[in-house]
Amino acid sequence: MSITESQSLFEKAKQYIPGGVNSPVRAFRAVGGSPIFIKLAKGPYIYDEDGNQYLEFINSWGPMILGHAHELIEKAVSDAIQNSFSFGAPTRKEVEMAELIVSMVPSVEKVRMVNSGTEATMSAIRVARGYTRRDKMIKFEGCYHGHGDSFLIAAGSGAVTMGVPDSPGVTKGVANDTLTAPFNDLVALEQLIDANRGRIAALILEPVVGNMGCVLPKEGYLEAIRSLCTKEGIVLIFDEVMTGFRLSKGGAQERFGIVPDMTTMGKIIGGGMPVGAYGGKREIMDCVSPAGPVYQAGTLSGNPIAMSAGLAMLRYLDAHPEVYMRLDEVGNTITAGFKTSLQKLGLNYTINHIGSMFTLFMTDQPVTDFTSAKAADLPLFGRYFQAMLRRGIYLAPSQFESLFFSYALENAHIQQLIEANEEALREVI
Ligand code: KE4
Repeated sequence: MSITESQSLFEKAKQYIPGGVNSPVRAFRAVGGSPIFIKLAKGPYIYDEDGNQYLEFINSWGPMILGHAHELIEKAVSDAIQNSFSFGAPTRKEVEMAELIVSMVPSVEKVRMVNSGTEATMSAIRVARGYTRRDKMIKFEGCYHGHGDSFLIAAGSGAVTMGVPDSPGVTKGVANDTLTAPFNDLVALEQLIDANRGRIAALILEPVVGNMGCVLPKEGYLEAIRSLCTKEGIVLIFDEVMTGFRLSKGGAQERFGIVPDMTTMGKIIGGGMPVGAYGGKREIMDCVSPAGPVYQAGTLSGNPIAMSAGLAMLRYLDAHPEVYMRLDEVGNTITAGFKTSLQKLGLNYTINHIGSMFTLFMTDQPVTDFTSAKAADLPLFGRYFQAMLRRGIYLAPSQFESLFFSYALENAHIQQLIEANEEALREVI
């Protein structure tokens, strides 16, 4: 499979763009080789600059839940651009979008549109701090909430000490206000809260983690976090940038029946256009400027083209519950097929999956947190990724990412994935 055009584009890109990409994971550093440059996509397929076709399972990291170039979304955007692109003034579509999100997401009584998931999480933390007048926040190791300084924090040395910067440029001052705990470890969380009682503004987590690979909350874990936050006056933020509108039309919070105080959203909410949002209880959201004193703003927030794409996407998902039934069925079928292949090959690798989120971990141990995820055989994953790519299957280029299934997948595509997986594993083990 020739990828010469992609390789020469990558060499040129590296002259002008740091690492040749506009987001690090795209550079294939974790899996080796040179990234493929995508020219176009349709349905479940993407096509690279050399005309190679791939069955893809990234969905642009989540947004393309209906598959690529869905005619409804395309029409909404082409209609919208007739009326110019951006006004920097309020529009009807922003009101319709807010009303729709409030109707779909259980925790959201008011919502503010922004332009990315990072903006959503950064803003939500600031609002929670402004609302509680407290400084500290809790995040979990292995959960990713975008590249805001408060989130680029590694675990501190002790179980109850503050975090340390996880990137140059993040100051110790910022790190001091971020506390970290292992995901799925309630004792560690209770110790952290005990040691910082009255000083914690917010706890933010991915209710189902996608960013260490797919990792599910243990039975009762989310419920325990909900009651801890209620008791301690901590604002519970579900970061549903990835799970929102994917695990159900009301996201993970609807699927698990837990109502956080705030929710951050992104990806699917924009239908592929740059959109993020944060929302929650009215009394919290009314702290946001100009209603309240917590400042947050954005030139392109609520952009009419992006709102048109997002409205078309969310209206479709809201009106077609069969999408989620089909995605559950697809996830179950793929998981069963992979498990049959693993058995045939005498392998006991771990698969974590829920709905249309899925990760095959190259380890025979359960994966319930970042430590167990990191025990996976990463070089083996890299060889597996390349073996699948050679078979026309485009997976997430990192063991620490979830795959996403789209509504565009038909049964023949599922069989193609299952067969390619078995062949690729046979080749690389
Ligand atoms: P963005 O700023 O990338 O729109 O969203 C940040 C973000 C926040 N919260 C969660 C749960 C997320 O998954 C993300 C972004 N996800 C990654 C995929 N692991 C985006 C891919 C990338 O960084 O290029």
